[in-house]
Amino acid sequence: MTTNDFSPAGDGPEPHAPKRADFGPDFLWGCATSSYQIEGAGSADGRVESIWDRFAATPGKIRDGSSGQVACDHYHRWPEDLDIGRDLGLNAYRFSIAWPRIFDGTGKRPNEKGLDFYTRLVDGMLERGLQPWATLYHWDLPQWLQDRGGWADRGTVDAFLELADAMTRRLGDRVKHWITHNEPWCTAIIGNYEGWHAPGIQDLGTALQVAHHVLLSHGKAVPVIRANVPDAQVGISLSLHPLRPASDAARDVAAMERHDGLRYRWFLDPLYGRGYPAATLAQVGNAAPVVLPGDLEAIAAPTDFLGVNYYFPETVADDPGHGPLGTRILPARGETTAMGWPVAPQGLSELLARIAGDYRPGPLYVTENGSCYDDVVEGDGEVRDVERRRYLMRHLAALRQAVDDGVPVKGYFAWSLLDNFEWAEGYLRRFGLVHVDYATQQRRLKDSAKWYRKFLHGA
Ligand code: IFM
Repeated sequence: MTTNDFSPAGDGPEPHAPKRADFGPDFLWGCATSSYQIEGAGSADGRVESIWDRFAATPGKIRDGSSGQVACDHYHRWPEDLDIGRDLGLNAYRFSIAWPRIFDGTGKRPNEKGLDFYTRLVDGMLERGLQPWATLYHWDLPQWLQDRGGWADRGTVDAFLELADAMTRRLGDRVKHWITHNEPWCTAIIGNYEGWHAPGIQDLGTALQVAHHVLLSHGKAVPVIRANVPDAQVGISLSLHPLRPASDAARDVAAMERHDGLRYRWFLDPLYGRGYPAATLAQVGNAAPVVLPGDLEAIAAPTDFLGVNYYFPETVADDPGHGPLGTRILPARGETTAMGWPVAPQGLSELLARIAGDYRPGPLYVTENGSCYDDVVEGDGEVRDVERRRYLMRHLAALRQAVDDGVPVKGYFAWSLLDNFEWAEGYLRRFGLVHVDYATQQRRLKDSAKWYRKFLHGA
């Protein structure tokens, strides 16, 4: 096996299939979604433009030229979608709030219709025995805030606190689990350095200032949420990868360390009170963010859990002149999903154990994990997504390993309940356990969903 070949155990036997009972009765089993990816209803009930509407309307940004304007029409079809979640046997559901639905285009006036939508949605979850897990920010920044500088502008932190306040006042009697941000790395680096996500900026200094303000808005939101919801459980979800050097050569090992500094420690160190990693600060030089007195203390506000989004490990090679730190992620070899991402279930247990050892963050939740394959609806209407089913089963086996090893992981949210708008890939990529026919909006349980249902029902 080369270091970027993560194929699970080659020709070896399938891992012993995990059972729900292995995880104990209190373990949370959910699916995750996000507002822009599923809701559609882009102009309904006072929703204002988001950076993703603007980005998708810019020719060449989305591979199939699509947008989230209609998506899965979840805004209107949510009762059916929550019924599916209940019937699968989920006991939790992770969703995100579309900021553009919550305030008008000045940010001053709350939009009652938007607030009412989430009230109905949450009531629908509770009626179906689904514990609501609300994410305040999953990338759909109102465009009017971007026009003022977006997350690179410190004023967006205050605007986010207004959102946190409005949502927790409205839903705090029913929603106890709050995730401030989903994947700040993507918000900052993909959106503002790599530029293939909205708002499409390509500047490292901007990206790192964005990352700082996102983390600051998280830390400052924690006391706002607690003030409105005294029994709240508050956390943040990070996308993280276990890392391997491309070879044993010192230069690749050093490259992996540099990548780790920006990819992992840049986010986790300040969240857990250690400030930004000194070596990485030195490496980014003038691109380092402006940090005001008190910011680091605010970012390190104690939280109740950490959300971990795991998809795949990364193999890092030294490549002077490439990227901000002279590092390159090698393309995967061996078994991959349709995204070209390595299939490496053992990376999940490894990553969770590392985080628990490095930071002792308290309870961990896998807030996303899933796979993309080119699904086909067969003549009999079935979607036999054998690979996704195996992916899910193997990752749950790795999760059980983490539990057995004493890692305090308390829940798992599969990404995603439904096929949806996969950002710059549009609708070309399917991650759902449930197939969506975008022409008719028909939902069909794939084999992976049926396997999850069996697992959740203890069969
Ligand atoms: O679809 C995304 C999601 O919005 C954030 N995490 C990764 C998923 C798959 O790319």
